[in-house]
Amino acid sequence: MARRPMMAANWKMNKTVTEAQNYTAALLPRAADAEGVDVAVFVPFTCLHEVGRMAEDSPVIAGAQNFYYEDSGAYTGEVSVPMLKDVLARAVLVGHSERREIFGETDTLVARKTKRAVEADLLPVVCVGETKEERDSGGMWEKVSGQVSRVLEELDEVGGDGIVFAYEPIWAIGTGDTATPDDAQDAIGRIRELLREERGEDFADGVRILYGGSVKPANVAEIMGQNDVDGALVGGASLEVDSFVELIEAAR
Ligand code: G2H
Repeated sequence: MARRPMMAANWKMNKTVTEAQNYTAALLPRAADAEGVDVAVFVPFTCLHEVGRMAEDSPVIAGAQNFYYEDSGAYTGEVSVPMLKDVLARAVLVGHSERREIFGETDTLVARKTKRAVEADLLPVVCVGETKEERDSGGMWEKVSGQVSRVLEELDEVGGDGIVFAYEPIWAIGTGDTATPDDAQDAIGRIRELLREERGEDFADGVRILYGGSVKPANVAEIMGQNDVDGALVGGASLEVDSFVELIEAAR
């Protein structure tokens, strides 16, 4: 089955509203030509309403970087799915390694959040990946398969187009150390195999699995050339529109 590639920008904790407006205004006309690729931008909460509004009638998907799975209540500092949909978010990152490592998000929390996003038809991009120590000690697959399995355990009905995974080895994030294309294919191929064992052929063939970790114009073609890699989640190299558009072009 041919999966539609996705190129996703993760701005992390960067950009004011004015900077977001300028970026989005420059991106929209250029992304409109990117036939055959889903383009997503995961922006800080403070910019989301503006980016969502500007992108509303375009193919660009505005997304959030986080949320909490309850809809409302005494959860100081949190933002819910209805709130994200209200400001026109269509997708959300779940369990980015910075959420897991810096803010202590557990596999169970990530799984519950994924379930809530799926129920609400907000496309979750679920991030998984291992640390350098885990990789060096041969524990990469135990970590990654555990993260993926915990998410699947929580999900009842979801089609292959209702969820995206992103494999982001923590040792390759923002370090300039990219996984080799073979490393990316190896991990992502194994994730797809696990999806097949757990949920069958159609699901595994339909789910998009992105690679993330120091993706840039110089290495994107090789990474995208791997069989099971359906796109990239990009931090640093997505912050400038020109560089992000180069990445989108490479995904076509
Ligand atoms: C991994 C990635 C985006 P960068 O965190 O999610 O960031 O491309 O800067 O390594």
